[in-house]
Amino acid sequence: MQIGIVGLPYSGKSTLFQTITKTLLDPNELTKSEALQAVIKVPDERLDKLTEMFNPKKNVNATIEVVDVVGLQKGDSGSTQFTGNFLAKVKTNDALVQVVRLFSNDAVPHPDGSINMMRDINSFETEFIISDMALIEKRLENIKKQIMKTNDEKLKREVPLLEKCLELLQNETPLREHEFTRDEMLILKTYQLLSIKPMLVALNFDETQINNAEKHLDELVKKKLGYNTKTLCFFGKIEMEMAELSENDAKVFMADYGITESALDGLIRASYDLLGLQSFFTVGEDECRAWTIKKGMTAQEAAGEIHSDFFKKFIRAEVVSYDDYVELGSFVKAKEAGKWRLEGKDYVVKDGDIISVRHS
Ligand SMILES: Nc1nc2c(ncn2[C@@H]2O[C@H](COP(=O)(O)OP(=O)(O)OP(=O)(O)O)[C@@H](O)[C@H]2O)c(=O)[nH]1
Ligand SMILES: [Mg+2]
Repeated sequence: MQIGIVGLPYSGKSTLFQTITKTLLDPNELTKSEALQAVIKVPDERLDKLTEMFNPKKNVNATIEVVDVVGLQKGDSGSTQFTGNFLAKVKTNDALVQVVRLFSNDAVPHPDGSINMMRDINSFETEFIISDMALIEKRLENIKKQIMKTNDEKLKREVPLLEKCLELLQNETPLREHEFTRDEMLILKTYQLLSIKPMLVALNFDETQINNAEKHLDELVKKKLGYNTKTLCFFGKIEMEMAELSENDAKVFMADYGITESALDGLIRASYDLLGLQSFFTVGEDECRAWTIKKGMTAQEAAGEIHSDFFKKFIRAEVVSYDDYVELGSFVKAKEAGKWRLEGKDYVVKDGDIISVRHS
């Protein structure tokens, strides 16, 4: 899974990137126009507990790839425009985190001269919508030409879908807010549209704003929160200051400020929620590992995440829930208590299942 961090200039994108990847970058590196990319480990207390119980040679967390997407420029009209580099990076992301600036800092003035949450969110959204409209209009034009020539039935079916998208966009509705069918999504995926990507709006506050965070969040939820959109508050500068502290000291430091969740934990919680993700585990003396899958995936599909051969050669999955395992302490005890199950290929995996795949 790849998440792109986007937002207006000086909103705190690189600050968020450094906070969640626990890196401190040279300021020169930050001003380069290329995107920064890193893989972050998804912290998971359940995996930590299983590791403690199995004492394996290694443990492997689930991972998420994050990209700090640089490349917004002020257009001639004063509006914000996406550069080619930005579009190229963003179109492959599974979800976007839009950083919105709520901190004041006279040393780095806001590009529009003042702090205004809704204005910033809307101006960004407008760019997404304009970009998608241009792409769809062009595609429609091409498709119609091709249909005249070839009378292709498959292409004919795309026309009403694209026209529906265009209508939504003309009404200023980002495509992510519309519930498309699975088939429609499959077609739309190939276009690499922007406004269709699930969006996490991340509000970046400073220390003077901690008590205001809830208020802004409420306003945002009332005005904006549609389907496929989630919100997050974080405190970029404060977290950067704690970058060199131990995890425990950092927690105490944050608690003093009244901050209950780190940007990393919040981002992961919100993205799992946004993308409908969950975890399952594989355990053993060699390795304990957390895997990320979409909610609703079957045992066979989950097995395929471990190894494509496991999908093809799937026979059964041995399943114990994390809670049962930790309570009972071993597979033998779980079996005795009737909590160890053999499930077939259509079993829908639950969050926290410990799975062992039987395959041919
Ligand atoms: N006071 C304060 N300053 C912040 C905060 N977050 C970021 N900054 C500062 O704002 C400036 C811009 O932050 P960046 O994280 O580089 O912002 P960016 O969105 O990556 O900026 P560009 O990549 O240039 O578009 C830096 O000087 C940060 O130190 C904050 O919460 N409070
Ligand atoms: Mg940056």
